Amino acid sequence: MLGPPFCEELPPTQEFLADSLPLAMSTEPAPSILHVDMDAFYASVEVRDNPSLAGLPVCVGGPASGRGVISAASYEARKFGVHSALPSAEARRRCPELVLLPPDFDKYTSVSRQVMAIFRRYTPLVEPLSLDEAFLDITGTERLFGDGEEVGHMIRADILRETGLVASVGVAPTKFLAKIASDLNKPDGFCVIRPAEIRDVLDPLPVSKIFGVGPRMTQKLNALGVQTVGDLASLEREDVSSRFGATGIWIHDLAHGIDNRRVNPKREEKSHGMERTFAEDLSDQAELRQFLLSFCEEVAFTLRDKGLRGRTVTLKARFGDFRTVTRSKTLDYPTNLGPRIFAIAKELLQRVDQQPLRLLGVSVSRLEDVRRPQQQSLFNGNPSGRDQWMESNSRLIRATESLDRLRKRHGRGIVIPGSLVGRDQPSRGAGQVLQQDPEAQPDLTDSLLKRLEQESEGENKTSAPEGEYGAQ
Ligand code: DCP
Ligand code: MG
Repeated sequence: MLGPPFCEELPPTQEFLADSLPLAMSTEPAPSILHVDMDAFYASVEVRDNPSLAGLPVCVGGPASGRGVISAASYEARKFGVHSALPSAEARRRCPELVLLPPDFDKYTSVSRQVMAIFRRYTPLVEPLSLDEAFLDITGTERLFGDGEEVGHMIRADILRETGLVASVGVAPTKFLAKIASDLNKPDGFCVIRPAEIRDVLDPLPVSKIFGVGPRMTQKLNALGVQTVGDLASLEREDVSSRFGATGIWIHDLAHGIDNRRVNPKREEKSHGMERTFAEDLSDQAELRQFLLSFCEEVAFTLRDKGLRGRTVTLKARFGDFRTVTRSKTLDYPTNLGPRIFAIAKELLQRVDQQPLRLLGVSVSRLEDVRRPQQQSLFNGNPSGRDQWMESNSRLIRATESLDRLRKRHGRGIVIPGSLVGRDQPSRGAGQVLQQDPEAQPDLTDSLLKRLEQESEGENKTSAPEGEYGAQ
């Protein structure tokens, strides 16, 4: 499932820390940061498209018969204690009349584009955080559209009118407070936090609401008697810093409403990946490789779509007993070609114990913009190796471009290997589209993929210069 892959509890990055240290909330900064977050996003899209589901407990997620999990739960479903990340089987137990639907990522991505385009009408400073939420900074556009509160109302109205969906909006002087505000009275929420109200809003909130305070940190803070944001704010900064280091300073500042992060429209993605929990533990290596191939193709396609390429390929594997391992390898050159990523991922899979796997995933990191010039020294001392590599690379690029045209026309699932069609494949609709379209025969895409795969294998063995890949 295309969830947010490889997301761990969030430690503050150096960049955030450096930004946040010296800030004082000088003179009453205007509430000009907006955080907009769609309500029960995937579930709401499904209800919109099938109005007979309105008012019912609707979820989008994996099947309850296997080990699927809930991706999104309508607010009606939440009354039964059903929420994202809950196993679907448990969700069904809690709410027997639950309407459980499979995800349709193409649809959510297209609604997401619509919503982001609405944001950009009001300001160029839009920082998407995921498909359904973004920060906006409207500083400087007040004369055109009004203040943060007015823009928030207009955006909500535009979203409802143009997509039929409801968003919650928070307006505040900082990103942290805007995100808190959008969450305060969801769904269909609207909240403005003005500088004078900051303490009143923050003090009673549980400390886990602070960005960067995950379950472990919450436990540690609770053990010190810190339950609420107010409790944390009342501690001495030095005390928190000596216990928790830089993270302590960060969370203490946030507890005081101090957050100097700017809305960054070019937020750099650190990695992109995809992972999947199987309905049953999988041990067949050929089957695992096929899943891996489809993940690599999907990840590579998204990288190309975003104008990115990356150098480090990481494989993640979780065994039946939940033991999780990762294996990484760094290329000397960045890539966004599926077969190249797959060639590495396959190698990494061989380095994992051959026991049944519960989960498999692949991600690509050390990302860079495709427009960045390639390093010339890559093939030093081996000009014929370079020529062969360039030749095969341009063939691969040409073939990939053809496949991308198919994907863009018929949906990204089109190029999932035929052997996965009709199974628990990562993207819904692959099989159907292939069969409906006379131009897109499963054989064609399958054999094309096979050829690409063989080609990249051949390259790794013969054309690539010595030391092309450096182990990480
Ligand atoms: N999502 C997912 N798996 C998760 C969490 C979220 O696949 N563990 C997907 C489905 C959600 C979407 O991301 O619809 C947006 O996530 P949110 O956290 O914004 O949750 P919702 O929009 O569903 O609900 P709300 O924002 O109203 O709390
Ligand atoms: Mg949401």
